[in-house]
Amino acid sequence: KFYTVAVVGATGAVGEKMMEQLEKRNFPIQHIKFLASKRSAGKTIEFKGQTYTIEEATPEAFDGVEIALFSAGGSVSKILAPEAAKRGSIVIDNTSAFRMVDDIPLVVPEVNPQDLKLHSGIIANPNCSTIQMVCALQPIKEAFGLNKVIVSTYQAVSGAGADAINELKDQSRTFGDTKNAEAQVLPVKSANTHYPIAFNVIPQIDIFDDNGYTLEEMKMINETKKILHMPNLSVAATCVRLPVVSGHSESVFIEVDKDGISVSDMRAVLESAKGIKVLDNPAKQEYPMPLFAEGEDEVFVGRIRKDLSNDRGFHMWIVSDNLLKGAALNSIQIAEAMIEEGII
Ligand code: A2P
Ligand code: 11C
Repeated sequence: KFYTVAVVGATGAVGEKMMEQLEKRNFPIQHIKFLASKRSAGKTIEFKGQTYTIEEATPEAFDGVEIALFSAGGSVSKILAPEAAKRGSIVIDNTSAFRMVDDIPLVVPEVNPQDLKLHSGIIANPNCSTIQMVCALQPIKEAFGLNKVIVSTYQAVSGAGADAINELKDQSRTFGDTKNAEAQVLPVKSANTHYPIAFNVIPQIDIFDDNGYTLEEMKMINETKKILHMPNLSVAATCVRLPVVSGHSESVFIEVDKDGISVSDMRAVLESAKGIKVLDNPAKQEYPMPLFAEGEDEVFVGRIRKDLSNDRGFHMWIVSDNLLKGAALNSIQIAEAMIEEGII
């Protein structure tokens, strides 16, 4: 069967990758439409060698759409995803709008595909930094049990959208006077204060919650527990933005349940996990890096080592392309899994 598909936010950083992935993976498309804001309506966009006119995303635009891939921001999803679902579309939503809603599945197909069946029209795609981490945590949980996770992230600017990529590129040309460079997007577009990201590191992604954590940190904490079905898992996160275009990196400490697990046990479990590539050879200086993960589908894991004072503690370094496995690819894999399971 071939499907009528809509890409919502087609002109954005993730939307562009969704189009790329639909083409690359030869997704079974009968008709496709590209939706964005009123500002883009009427402009054209190329897909599989054909030219399409971008339409404004309105409730009526979803008439006849079977699969709607949303990545146009949470406020757009909040209004339009229920409208699309009402019209019979299966919505795969790449925003934070519905992720923590109880009966909405939050899915990474390698981790919790069983949750897809529980959908009632909307499936949420997790936050990029969460996805790559749970891909590694799930096989570890299955093999050795999991007690605790402490993660620090090193996140790329493309997570904040196309404007943030442009901001980094523009500021990079001001080398020498970057402190005074114009900054309008990062750390958070809607905030009053902005800081240059070029030649800098910003320990803020999204706005602050009352508890001192940022919303990005709270997403990692809450989404991880929901996806792994471990409401009592101990998770802490510190999320940091770096001057990297694409590819989020994460330093992750975990504590497993079982005693006596070796680094080679841990490596073996990760090596056999779906979607993961272990790149871990200190003797050859081999470890994952965002520059080389960009454009790749896998979640790369390296620097696997044992904590020196905790027999059940391990440290590792996890890198993946935040626009691919962290966003566009995972959304399309959700659709593929639903087709395979006969849910769509
Ligand atoms: P547009 O280009 O018309 O503004 P990014 O995450 O890279 O910033 O991209 C955001 C995406 O969301 C763009 O495709 C943008 O379209 C789209 N978008 C923003 N606001 C709306 C809206 N009100 N309705 C539909 N799409 C929107
Ligand atoms: C970032 N993780 O890197 C964020 C972007 O909830 O889908 C993803 C926002 C989201 O800035």
